[in-house]
Amino acid sequence: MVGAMQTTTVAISGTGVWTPPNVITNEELCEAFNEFVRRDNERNADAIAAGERKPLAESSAEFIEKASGIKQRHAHDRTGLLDPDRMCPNVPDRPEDQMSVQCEYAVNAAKKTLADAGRVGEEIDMVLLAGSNLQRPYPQIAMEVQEAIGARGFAYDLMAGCSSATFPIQIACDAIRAGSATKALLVNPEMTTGHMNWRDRDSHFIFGDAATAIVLEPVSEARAGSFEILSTRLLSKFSSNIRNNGGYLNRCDPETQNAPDKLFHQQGRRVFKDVVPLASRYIKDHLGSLGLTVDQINRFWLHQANRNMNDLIMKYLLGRHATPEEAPLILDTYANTASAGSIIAFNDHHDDLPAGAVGILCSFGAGYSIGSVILRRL
Ligand code: CO8
Repeated sequence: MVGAMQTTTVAISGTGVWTPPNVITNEELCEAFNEFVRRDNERNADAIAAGERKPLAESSAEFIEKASGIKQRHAHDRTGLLDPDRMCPNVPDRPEDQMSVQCEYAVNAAKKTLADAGRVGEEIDMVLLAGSNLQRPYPQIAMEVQEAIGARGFAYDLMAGCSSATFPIQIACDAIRAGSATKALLVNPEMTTGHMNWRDRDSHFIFGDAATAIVLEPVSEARAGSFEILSTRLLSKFSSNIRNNGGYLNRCDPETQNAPDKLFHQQGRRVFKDVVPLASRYIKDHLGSLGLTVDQINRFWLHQANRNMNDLIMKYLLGRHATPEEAPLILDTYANTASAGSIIAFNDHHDDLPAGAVGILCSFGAGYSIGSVILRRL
């Protein structure tokens, strides 16, 4: 007789965060930006005087903190980024027999995560590498990571903007439930300083570099204190309000190949207006699908794009301001680290939760893409 089929329940058994050692404060960033502005205006003084060109405006540290909650960011390189004549990180190309930069980011985070989960690379049989930017199309960076940590099985890259945090969680969770993988490593090597337009006053302060990783495995094998995944949910809805047209076809049109649209750009106000009702409704609906209400949730680990946006999402959800314990923010020290943000919030703010506590991890990003994962501490 065939017995009832057992469903494998899956847990997050380890997390880790790695950041490059360099830090850039808002003040340092604005000093370089404002020097660039002065030089540019000087260079174009005649055109500005003739009314043919508008002078560039300076940026300010006060504005940045008030508009975003960001005070500083980690950055791969300070020298190029803070050079008013360059305004771009210096990242020397590496020979093909050396580990690529994004692989190095991922491996740095993966080592911490494997140690946290009490696992070694050989126990992993699925590696998903996800991020808002990938440095090359092939060979896949996930496979380089797989090789570097000695993992078995299979590996691949995927991109879902800032929801590269949660999209791979659902994919890996489904794979473990279905039996096509037993232990998965998910990595988000977000070297975002490479996609920024450091000459754009509206957005030059938004991002920072970081890498995160998590391990997923069956609850039955996960260490004590792991987080059982109660449910996952994903949603996408096409929008060009956050966009980056950098890609392999760029060189085919030399006229536009270095135009600013080949870097991150956004309609910031429209994004703000779209995401607040969308994310709050989405979180409420997902919790409701398990019969949960917001007051039963001990922690909200939200994507970290903008403090005012997160505060408003929480106000829509709770009908009041959330406390820093309920919805931790990490923007002040890390800035927006794209898909790493919600995982950093989770990594840095879960130790105090008792067994049985329930939290929701939610990412929202370019695409638009939204994903959420409801978690219960074991
Ligand atoms: N320094 C000084 N002043 C400035 C600066 C500056 N650097 N930049 C703008 N100003 C001035 C402007 O000139 C303007 O002045 P005035 O009122 O006199 O005209 C004033 O400040 C206000 O300008 P803005 O309207 O451009 O500034 P905002 O208050 O809108 O703030 C933000 C800009 C912070 C970028 C804001 O628009 C924002 O955060 N938007 C949300 C989107 C976001 O966070 N994007 C981040 C990256 S994308 C991401 O991580 C995912 C987000 C969610 C996706 C949604 C999925 C469903």
